[in-house]
Amino acid sequence: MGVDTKMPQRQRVSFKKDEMFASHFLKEAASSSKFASKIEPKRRYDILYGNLNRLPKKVRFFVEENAKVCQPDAIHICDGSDKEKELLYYMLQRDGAIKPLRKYENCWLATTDPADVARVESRTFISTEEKHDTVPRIKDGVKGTLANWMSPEDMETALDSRFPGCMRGRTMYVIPFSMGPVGSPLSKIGIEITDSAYVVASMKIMTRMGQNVLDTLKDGDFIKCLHSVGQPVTGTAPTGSKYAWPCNPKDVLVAHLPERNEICSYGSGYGGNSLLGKKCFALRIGSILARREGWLAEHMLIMGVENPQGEKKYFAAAFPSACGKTNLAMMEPSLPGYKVTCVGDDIAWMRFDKNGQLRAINPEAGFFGVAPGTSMKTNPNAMRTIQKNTVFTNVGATSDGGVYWEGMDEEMPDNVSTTSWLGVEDWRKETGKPAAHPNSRFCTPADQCPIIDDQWESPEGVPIEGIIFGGRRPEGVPLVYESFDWNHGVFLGAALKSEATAAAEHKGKVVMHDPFAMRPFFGYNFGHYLDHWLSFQDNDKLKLPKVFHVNWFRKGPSGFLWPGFGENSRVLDWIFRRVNGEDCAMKSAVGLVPTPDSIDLSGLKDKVDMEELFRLPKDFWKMEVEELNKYFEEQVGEDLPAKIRQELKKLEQRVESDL
Ligand code: OXD
Ligand code: MN
Repeated sequence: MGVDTKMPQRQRVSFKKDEMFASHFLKEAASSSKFASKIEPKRRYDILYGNLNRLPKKVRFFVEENAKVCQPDAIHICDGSDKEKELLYYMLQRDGAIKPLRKYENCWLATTDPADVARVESRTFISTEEKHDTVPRIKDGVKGTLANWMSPEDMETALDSRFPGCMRGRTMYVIPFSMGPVGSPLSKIGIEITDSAYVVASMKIMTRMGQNVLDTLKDGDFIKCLHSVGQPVTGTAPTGSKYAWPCNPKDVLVAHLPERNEICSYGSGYGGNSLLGKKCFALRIGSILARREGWLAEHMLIMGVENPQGEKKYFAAAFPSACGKTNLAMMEPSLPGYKVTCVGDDIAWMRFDKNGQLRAINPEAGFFGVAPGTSMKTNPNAMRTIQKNTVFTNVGATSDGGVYWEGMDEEMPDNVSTTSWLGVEDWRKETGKPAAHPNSRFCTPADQCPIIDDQWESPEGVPIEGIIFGGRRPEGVPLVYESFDWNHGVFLGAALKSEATAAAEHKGKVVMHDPFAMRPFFGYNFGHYLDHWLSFQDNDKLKLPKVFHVNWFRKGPSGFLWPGFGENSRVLDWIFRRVNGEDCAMKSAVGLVPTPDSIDLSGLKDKVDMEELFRLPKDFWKMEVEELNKYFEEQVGEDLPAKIRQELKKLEQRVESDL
């Protein structure tokens, strides 16, 4: 494998920097295993950076307890400063973990062990005393797909066989971080302990991190996040990876212990497995906190839409993977006079305020977007965002210091060659292997997005007036429809499906269930989750947003029926007008669909077959009802709320009588 696994020579980095960080390196050297035997250990670890004594008591206790177990050589308490950032990038570069991308400003490329490239759903568990708190009660012999449960006893054994001594020879970083603007009543604080400097650098982009978080926390409670790449440098037989990317793929475990407000992740340095603020905290633990406290933690983008009259509304939208969620969040509308602004591209924390208005914050501070397929055509605003201060992972590198991935849609000059993410130099398309891993990512600060919303950090959140569900549905599902009411809207979320590449080989593409686009991210029993959503209906003080379903991906004999991308603004325009109460919808078997000509098609280059886009084939919908029934029975069983069962029955009756 062409990946450079040797430590680059120290001399390669400027002497001045060595001087600048001299005191840090002296301590690092003293604490490294090479020197350990020569020094009289006053304590078992050195504090490389920060001051343990200044930590809030509960944080200090958490750090010391875990230092005892994980046995790092040194501790670094992150303050979030620019100096610290520089030190981290310098060390990562020195250790061969990242390379600078000279074509851009302060951009870096990391390549991973090829065995550590994505979230590992099969090794992701939620551990509660009662299994039923985590997963629905379903028939014996049926493999549940809505969360993995592990008993506290088994979890204890699994953790005990991994974490003791796991940080030997490494530095333990302590990351205080806030999900959401620091100090916002909608925000929550976590402390992540990790032995990966790459994780620290990424958390600095993806969250608000540093001393100000500790100042806000004081002696309050926090979510305890423990992460190790699972590859100690000393003390045990060599484990894990031979790459400059430490990991331990065979022992990966991503554990959630909601009753202890804890997340423990082991063995992977990648994305959602290691940046614990994101999927683990903001969605899995977040959804549990949300239910407990009466709010919603959802896998949704948040966007602002301004119409030509200057009126603005915010929408939250849930889409399963590979449906262009980040593209929609940063869309350039084709409809004249419309403006879209981005609040977030992945996660929404939403709460009804005292006036009954639903308000949302984006708990994240950056975008961790899938690179392949991102181009000036599909997402110009993302392309503009990633020109500086961005960490790319597992993309191809060009000889002029740039990045490359499939679907980037850029002509490469003849004298520029590409090295693939696997280190294959002079990579060629003809090999049939991609230059970038399909799940390669950019990690970039949200405030660099040219269309970031001016309220994106508003502590009280932005008002949400519509919720949009969407999936990749090649057949039968219309471009857009609106739910009849809140309960029907919750049913639309529960019934969400999308075409995905089947995990098993040779199966091709199949339409899979992904309720609320949350299938991999539910923190608790999906039946109880539905009860929680339905419960808002009982409070007549709440202004429940309208709920919509969209499908940009319906196909006809010659491909997609709808042009998508910026043209989706035509659908947003209809949604906007519906929220304003315009009479431009009519009843159908599946929901309220646009009246003829109410979707603005003016100026659309190619003719669209609107009739086909909205056709509701009876056979298709009969099968859809049958299949949904089977899914709910098998996967949610007796935990399916009666109201959702009724919605399915009503759909069945409408399909029978109206189609
Ligand atoms: C993501 C995902 O990485 O949804 O955002 O998988
Ligand atoms: Mn996501």
